[in-house]
Amino acid sequence: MTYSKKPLVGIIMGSSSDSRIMKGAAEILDEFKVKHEDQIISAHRTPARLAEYAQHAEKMGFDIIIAGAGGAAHLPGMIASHTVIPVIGVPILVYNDKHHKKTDTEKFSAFGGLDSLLSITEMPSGSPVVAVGVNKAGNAGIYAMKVLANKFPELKNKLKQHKSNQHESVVKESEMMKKQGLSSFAKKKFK
Ligand code: RP5
Repeated sequence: MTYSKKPLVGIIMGSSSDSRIMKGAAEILDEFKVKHEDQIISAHRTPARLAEYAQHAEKMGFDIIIAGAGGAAHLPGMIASHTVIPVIGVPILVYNDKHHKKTDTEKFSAFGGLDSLLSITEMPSGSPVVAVGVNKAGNAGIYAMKVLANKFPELKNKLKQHKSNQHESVVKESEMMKKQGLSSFAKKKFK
C-alpha cells in the first residue's frame, strides 16, 4: 500500500551531479512506498526558483523536505528560511568527473565534504536545518520515515521490521565469520 496519493516528501538537490548520491534517499522512500517529488533547485544558479519552490512545497503539503547540496551548500538553509516545513540536509562530497584529465584527487572538493557539512549544520539561530553525515542520503530517507511515522502508524511497524532485518543480517555475517575464520571471510568479502 501507499500512504498517500500525493507526495509527502520533496527531494531537492543543487545539481544533477548530486543525483548519484541523492538517489539513496529515493530508494528508501520507494522501499517504504512513500511518494516523493524530486527536483533540481540551485541556490546560486536559480535563486528565484528556490523561493518559488518553497511556495510550491507548502502548496503541495509536503511533510518534510530532503535537500542535498555540495560545496558552499546553501540550498537546505535557504529553503528552511522560506518555509516552516522541516528540512533534512544532505551534505554532499562534490565529485566532478566532467574533466577527464583531472587526477582522482582533483575531482573531489577541496575540503572533502566538510565544506558542505559545515555550511548545512552551521545555520545561524532561527532557521534550523538538521543534517545527516556526508553523502548519507539513505539516512535522510530513514529519518524522514521516522517523522512520517508519527502520522502513519503502519510506517512505525515497517521501521521496526527494517531494524530487525539489519539485526538479522549482522548476526548472519557474524556466524559466517565465526565458521570461516576472519582471514578467509575478509578475503571472500573483498575479492
Ligand atoms: C552545488 O555544487 C551542487 O549541489 C553540487 O554538489 C556542486 C557541484 O555542482 P556541478 O558543478 O556538478 O553542477 O551547487
